[in-house]
Amino acid sequence: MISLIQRAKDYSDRAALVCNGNPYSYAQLLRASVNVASNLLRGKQDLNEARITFLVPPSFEYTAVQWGIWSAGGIAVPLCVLHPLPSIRYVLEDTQTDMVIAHQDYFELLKPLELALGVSVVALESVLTKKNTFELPNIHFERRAMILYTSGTTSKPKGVVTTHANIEAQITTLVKAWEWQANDYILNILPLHHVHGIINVLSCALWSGACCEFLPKFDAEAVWGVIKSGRLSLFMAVPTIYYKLISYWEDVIEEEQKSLSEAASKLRLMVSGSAALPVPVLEKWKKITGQTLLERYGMTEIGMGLSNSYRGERRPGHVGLPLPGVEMRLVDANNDMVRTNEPGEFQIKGPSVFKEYWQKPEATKSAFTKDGWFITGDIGLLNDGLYKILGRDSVDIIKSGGYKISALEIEDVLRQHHSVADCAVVGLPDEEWGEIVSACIVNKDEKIDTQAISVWLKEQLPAYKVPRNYILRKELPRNVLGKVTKNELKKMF
Ligand code: MLC
Ligand code: AMP
Repeated sequence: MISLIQRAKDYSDRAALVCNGNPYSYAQLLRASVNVASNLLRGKQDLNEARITFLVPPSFEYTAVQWGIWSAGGIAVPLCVLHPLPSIRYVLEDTQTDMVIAHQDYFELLKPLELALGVSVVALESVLTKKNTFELPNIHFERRAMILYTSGTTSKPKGVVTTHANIEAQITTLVKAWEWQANDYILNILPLHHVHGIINVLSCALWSGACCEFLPKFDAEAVWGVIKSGRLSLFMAVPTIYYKLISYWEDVIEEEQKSLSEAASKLRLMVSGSAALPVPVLEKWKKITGQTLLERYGMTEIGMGLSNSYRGERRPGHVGLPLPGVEMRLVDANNDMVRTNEPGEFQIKGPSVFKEYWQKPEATKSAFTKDGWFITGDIGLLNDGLYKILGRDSVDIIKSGGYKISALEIEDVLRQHHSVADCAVVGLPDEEWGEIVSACIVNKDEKIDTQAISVWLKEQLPAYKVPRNYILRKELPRNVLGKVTKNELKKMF
């Protein structure tokens, strides 16, 4: 096995990253990560899987910090720049990190946590300071490399731990299937605390000697601007982003539409994933760009599992077949394989499957069958030779804008509000967002102000978890056992 970082030595002067219009070579990235590693080690030999959290926007510096942590033997835990303090604090506490690296824009926000949590908050510039005393060591492949937080059927997000070997498997399967080349050029507009941006975009590019350009955040006009420049060969995004790019295209004058369409038609591959791609979005994108989006299916715990074909059929509404190295089966409630055309639950095995949930042995155990298959919670079927996703097993998991959201987490926070006696949260179908987070509230007082509740919630939870629709009821619909009937509730909106 050879690591992402070792491979970079061969690409030396090639452009690895472009940030704010500035190119950075692989050699510059390696030098910066050596500086980060030696500053983290401060004379020690190895960080021995210490969790190093970092709050740095997608950038050259983000990547140097990630590689520096890996080179020093630490576990990289990226934090999300859009998250409010309680969500960040939760990750710091859960990982028991003793160091958080902070970009200058977030330093003052995090500094008070030094006293409260006993972590040291270190300025990004200080870990990038030049040091010359360090040779990049060989990475131990079975060691833990990264923790990414994902929402599940429990209220609080769980830390998904992947080893270096898992990450390598997650990268190489995509490099092979989608034929990544050193002359590829991709744009990243996704957040870098999730697998889609980190693995599929950034790490696949750097593994291949290709170039990844960053925009600080998604903006339809800016993305179209980069597409129009003609420098992209690849683009990957969640369905909501394609929806927004289509809306932008529809609003410009005909001449501009023609030039955007022509530019987009030249990319060699455009991929959609992280949520179901609505067939009308796929068809519209094809109509305006000539590109048939390649839809694939993945999960934080497994990297990517299923993909439509790069060279063969890309069937609308389907997610294709297992990627190289991925074993997949569809089973019923007894873990027996279902027949073709019958719905079942996807279970996955292979080298890309994560090691554990961070310090949650019980949750880890129950995520696998006795014979080692990872239980995804996604339901699908094999239809005429290709897999199709039908939905989730749990109504409490919502996908909005490509983010996975736990209804239970939002309910737990909502119940702490003084106007809320009880509540239930569901996802309502929506073509733009996939699902829209929506809450039914049993109010304590008549003067309840749902707008004020949203403002209050935004201080506790990331904005994408805040409900966009509210209804007020005297009681929640329940079955004879007292359980809230969420499918009934959805009809009440
Ligand atoms: C934002 N808004 C929403 C919303 N999020 N409305 C409804 N539902 C949501 N989820 C509203 C805001 O309130 C605001 O409204 C307006 O939209 C713009 O907000 P924004 O924050 O500027 O949004 P934008 O930047 O446009 O974000 C959209 C997005 C983002 C699609 C770029 O959601 C995103 O980056 N999603 C990607 C997530 C991701 O990477 N998932 C991968 C997970 S890994 P107003 O009224 O104030 O204007 C995984 C595995 C796999 O899933 O298979 O890949
Ligand atoms: P996350 O936990 O954020 O990694 O999200 C993983 C989940 O996203 C999966 O379990 C699926 O429910 C969903 N998902 C990813 N890709 C697709 C897709 N192409 N179609 C439908 N759902 C998807």
